[in-house]
Amino acid sequence: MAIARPVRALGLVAIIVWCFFLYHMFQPSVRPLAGGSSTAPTKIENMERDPMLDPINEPAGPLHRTSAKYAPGVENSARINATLLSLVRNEELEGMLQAMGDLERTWNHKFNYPWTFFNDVPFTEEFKKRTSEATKAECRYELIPKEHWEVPSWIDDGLFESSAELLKEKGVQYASQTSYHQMCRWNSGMFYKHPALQDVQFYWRVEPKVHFFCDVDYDVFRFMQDNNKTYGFTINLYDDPSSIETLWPETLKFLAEHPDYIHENNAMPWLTDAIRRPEHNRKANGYSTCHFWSNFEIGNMDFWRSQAYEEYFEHLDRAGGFFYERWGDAPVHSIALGLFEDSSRIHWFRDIGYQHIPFLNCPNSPKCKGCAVGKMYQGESFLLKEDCRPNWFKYVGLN
Ligand SMILES: Nc1nc2c(ncn2[C@@H]2O[C@H](COP(=O)(O)OP(=O)(O)OP(=O)(O)O)[C@@H](O)[C@H]2O)c(=O)[nH]1
Ligand SMILES: *[C@@H]1O[C@H](CO)[C@@H](O)[C@H](O)[C@H]1NC(C)=O
Ligand SMILES: *[C@@H]1O[C@H](CO)[C@@H](O)[C@H](O)[C@H]1NC(C)=O
Ligand SMILES: [Mg+2]
Repeated sequence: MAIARPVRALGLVAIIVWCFFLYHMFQPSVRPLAGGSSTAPTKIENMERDPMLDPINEPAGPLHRTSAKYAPGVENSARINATLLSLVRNEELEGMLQAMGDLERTWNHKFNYPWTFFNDVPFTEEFKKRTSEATKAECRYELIPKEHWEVPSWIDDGLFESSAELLKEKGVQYASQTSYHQMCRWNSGMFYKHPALQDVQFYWRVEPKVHFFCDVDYDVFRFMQDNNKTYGFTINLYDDPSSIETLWPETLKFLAEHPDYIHENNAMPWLTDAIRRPEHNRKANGYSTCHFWSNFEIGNMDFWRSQAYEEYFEHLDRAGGFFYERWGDAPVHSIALGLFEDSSRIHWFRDIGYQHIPFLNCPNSPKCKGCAVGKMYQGESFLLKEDCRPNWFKYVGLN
């Protein structure tokens, strides 16, 4: 039976297209795991598949394991200049014990880094007793100096109240809770100025009630130091634009005065993306609202103590948005990192299983227990659109 030439050609094309399709469906996904800054970051244009679903190992390069040199109180210990850090209220003791229990079980019982607790009122004896019983490591209890916590003198009470009313109408959470604004400001620009941290370089922030799911078997602080990392995150989200309407405009004013502070390898496209959620960008006046969720952060305080950040914080603080709006420490930290730091120094700790309700980082690894692999939210599926990792992977990559 003869087949007309055009039909044969069409058939051939169909076969080629089919093979191409099959190849794409079943090609081995080769993606290097998070490595040192020497490897070029792998970018993901469209996050059709969450990289959390790929088997996750420890980061590449030499890692420091537990040893007798990490025993509590040992002389010349292998620990570096670092602390676990928690701002917490006495009433949150049970939640703190739960979070501590998770982090001690999965990581800190191997390394015994000290805990430093901060509070705007003195810690109770019960708080001190029970938290210090939850670890073999040293515990420090610090009172926040009044001048770090009080609402600054240039904030107008009347304007603060009327602004809070407006924010409440727009559905901004915690808008009329003064202590929430104070907490955001302290976490943005004050914590690293506390006298108790003057000799400390790295910190890991821990909030009450958070969960840790995976055994982490290397010294995370040494990893930060050895790989020249400034900041580590687990969760990357969009913010409520109504809480930060003038944060980006204020940032642009600051940049106009200090264009030299912008790092050449910055994360500006992540900060300004208007493709994925144009309405967020519009309401936030040019800011994507993408930020690292700062209830988890592992950071080098030298960055917050740098001239660029100090002047940036000072500018924001004077502008009043910590009170007249509800600027969070998460967008403030994230904007500063995205502008003033080399983005290859910002690390996604994909191997640290973590949850602060309602979001998670749940790695695909036998070291993890108690979370659903690759699922970044708990509850309603609309939460998925709050995930800003696709933009981070697209513009910056997997560092
Ligand atoms: N000592 C003290 N700690 C506070 C105060 N306000 C907040 N914190 C702590 O600051 C951290 C953040 O506060 P949260 O109320 O958890 O804020 P959030 O994470 O945005 O809100 P949630 O989603 O409700 O957890 C927690 O570790 C709190 O314990 C305060 O007034 N005093
Ligand atoms: C720890 O780090 C801080 C801040 O970088 C520094 O001032 C201090 O000298 C360091 N201390 C030690 C013991 O290395
Ligand atoms: C970290 O920085 C130091 C000093 O700039 C450099 O010598 C070292 O090679 C860097 N290490 C990595 C892993 O990039
Ligand atoms: Mg919280």
